[in-house]
This record gives sequence, structure tokens and C-alpha cells, in this order.
Amino acid sequence: EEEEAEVGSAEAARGTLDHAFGGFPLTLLDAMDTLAVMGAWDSYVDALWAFVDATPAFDTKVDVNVFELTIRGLGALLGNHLLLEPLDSDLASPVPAAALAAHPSGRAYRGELLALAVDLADRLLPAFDTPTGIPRSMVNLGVAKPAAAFPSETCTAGAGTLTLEFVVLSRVTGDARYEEAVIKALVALHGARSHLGLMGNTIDVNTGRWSRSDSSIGAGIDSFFEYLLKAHVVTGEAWYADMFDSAAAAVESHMHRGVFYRVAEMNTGRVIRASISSLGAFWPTVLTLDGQLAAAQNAFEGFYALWRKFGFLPEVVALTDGGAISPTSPHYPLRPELIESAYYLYRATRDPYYLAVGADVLHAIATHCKTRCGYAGVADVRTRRLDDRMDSYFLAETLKYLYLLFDVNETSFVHNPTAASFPPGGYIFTTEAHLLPV
Ligand code: DMJ
Repeated sequence: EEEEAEVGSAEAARGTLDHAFGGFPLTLLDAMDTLAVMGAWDSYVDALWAFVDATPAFDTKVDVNVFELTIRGLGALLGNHLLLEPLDSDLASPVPAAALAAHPSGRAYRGELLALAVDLADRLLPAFDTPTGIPRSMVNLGVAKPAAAFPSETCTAGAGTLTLEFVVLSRVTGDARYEEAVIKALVALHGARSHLGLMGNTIDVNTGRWSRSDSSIGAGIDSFFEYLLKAHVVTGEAWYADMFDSAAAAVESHMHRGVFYRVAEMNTGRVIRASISSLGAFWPTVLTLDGQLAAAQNAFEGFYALWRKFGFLPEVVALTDGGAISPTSPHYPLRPELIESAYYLYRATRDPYYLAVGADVLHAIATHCKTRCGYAGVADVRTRRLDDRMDSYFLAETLKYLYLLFDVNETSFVHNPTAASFPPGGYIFTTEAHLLPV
């Protein structure tokens, strides 16, 4: 049930994106900056031009999930554009001129990715045209259907995890429409929280009424919290941090018991389900980013205990009062959140324990998931049966965070950003691990 709610009809969008665009190279786009992070610059330039030469176009009559295409498509286009062509006041480009020159075409980057980002964002904007300003979860890219023809129910993560990409696009282009749309949406969504400060799982974009009042840090809500804090980090604006502080405090008081975070009813604060969604393993990341190290380490232990018990992190597990733990959704679709949190905690503590966690995760994936043509998600962690499926976030996130965790000598430019001006900033990862300058 939780799984289905993750991002509305994201499952359909995920399963069909590459096909629906007639071979639009979404996986290549999502994965490209992992090559950059690894310093594999020749491969990065190959990937860039292979993508551009595929003449990707968004002018296609396909229904897409606004959240999924924002975090995988728009975030990647914008992040890679800013690596190749930073704003004057930003970080210097980490892409070596020699790598671009060494490509057989020898061409210069001329903003091709930014042009696509603007085109895509313009096609997503009609989703925000609702009475509340909270976006619908789906649009048709080629305007074959008006936005209003799509269902009015959306989940909190789907509507509240667009901020970074849209705000940065406005700052880069000088066109305020994108930032205005996401701010209006966020204010409406945050304004719909209960008197306890808890968010529900799904909401109607026409009425602003919750259709599911179960509140958690897992599927359907997870990255809403992440983007409140990261929007503060990127923009420096305090109001995002205030929203994050109150939302995080409500989570800690109503969901947190021991090392686990339960599901609470948003109006009463009562725990209604002792189930743990693997997506919640991002929580130690935001706690670390917020400077709450002890709480982050504690939360990490809950998720890592589940990984150790099953050898992978099942999508959803149920806890009983007697202490039994059983997977209710037994698959592990190569998700990054646990390794992402290990990376943040290692950077904050330099405790080799987190490197050992990384080795454990790497070993399990390398041993059980490697197939002839890629890596496969685990269909059932109890039997180790594999799915015929590798989501693009495996390349964009799971491998990137694993690489960065083990980059203890800090050779990646992410760990040594070069400032073009003073004061030097750094990068922040979007929820799909694309890099945006702070
Ligand atoms: C990714 O697309 C993003 O990390 C998103 O926030 C959650 N789902 C996947 C990874 O699990």
C-alpha cells in the first residue's frame, strides 16, 4: 500500500519513460554526472555528446510524472549544464577543457542542456495551474491533454520535491515563473500540515484536503523534508529552514521510537502502523546535513539493522510488539538511501565503521545483483530472486554515493570544489544526486 503511494502513478512513468520518448536516453542523462564525479572525463564528454546527438526532444504526446521527470530529467539537465557552464559568480567548471578538445568532434558546449531544461520545465509548468497551486502529479508533455484532465490527487513527496530544480532554473535564466510556482506550491502544501505539524501522504490539489492522513518519513512523503532543508542550503533563505525545523521536530516527537520511525496519524499523532519504508533511510542524511549527528547515527542503526538481517533493505517491513520483523514488500530495487546516509555520516565523523557498511553493501550488490547487461534489483530478499529491472537511480545515485564514500583521498572535484569567486561554495546533491552549486 505504501509502495503504491510513492509517487502516484510514478510506476507507469518509470517503466515507460525510455520507450514513451521513442528511445529518449533518460538513463544516459540520469547517469552522466556519475562519470564526472568519478573524474572519468573522456567518458563524461562521450556521454554528453552521445546524449545531445540523440536529439532528445520533449515535444511528444506522452503522459509523464512531474516529480520523476523533474528529479531525473530537469535536475540532470540543469546540474550538468552548471558543471559545463557555471554562472560567473559560482564554482569554476570542473570539466577539463582538454577532455572536451580531445573528443573527435572537438566541439564546444553551447548551452544545449539548458535549452532542453527550459523546454522541459515549460512543459511541466501547466501542472501547477490548480486552485491551490499544488501541482498535479501528471502532465502530457505534448499538450495532447490539458493538465486538468489528470487526477487531482497527489502525494506530498511528488508535490514538494520540485523546489531545488525550479528555483535554480529561475536563478540561472532570470525567469521568475519557475521559482514562483514552486514557492506557491510549497507554501500551500506546508500550510496544509496538521496542528501537530505532521504532513499527510496524499492531498487533493483542487481542495487542499488530505485524502490520506498517514504520516511518515517513508514512501509518499520522504523527499518533501529533504527539499525543505536543501532549499535553505542552496538559497540561504531562512524560511525554508524554519519549515524544515518544525516538520522535523514533529517527526521526532510523533514517529520516532528507539531506532525506528513509525507511521503516525497526522491529526492525533497516534502511531497507526509499525511499518518501515526503506525510502526513509534518507532520514540520517538530512539529520547529518542539519548537524544533528547523534540522532542521525541512531536512525542509521535502525535501517542498517534491517539490511544486516535480510542482506538487503526490503522495501517495507512490519514490526510486531513481540519484536518480530517481517518484510511486507520483500524487494530491494537497488535503492541508494542507506549508502547515501553512510556517505554523509562518514564525511561528518570519519568513522571507518561507515566504510565497513559501504563494503557490506557493495559486496552484496556485486555478489547477487550483477547480470550480463547491468545490475538487477532483488525481487525477494529472502530468496535472492532477481527482477529484470535496473532503475536509473542506481547509476545516478547508488553508484555515485558508493564511489564518493570510498573517495577517502578526496580526488573527486565534489570534495574539492574550485571557487570562481569568493566566498567559495560547494555542491549540494538533489534527491536524484545531481549536483547543484550552493
Ligand atoms: C530516487 O528517484 C530518488 O532518490 C527519490 O527521492 C526516491 N526514489 C529514488 C531512489 O530510491
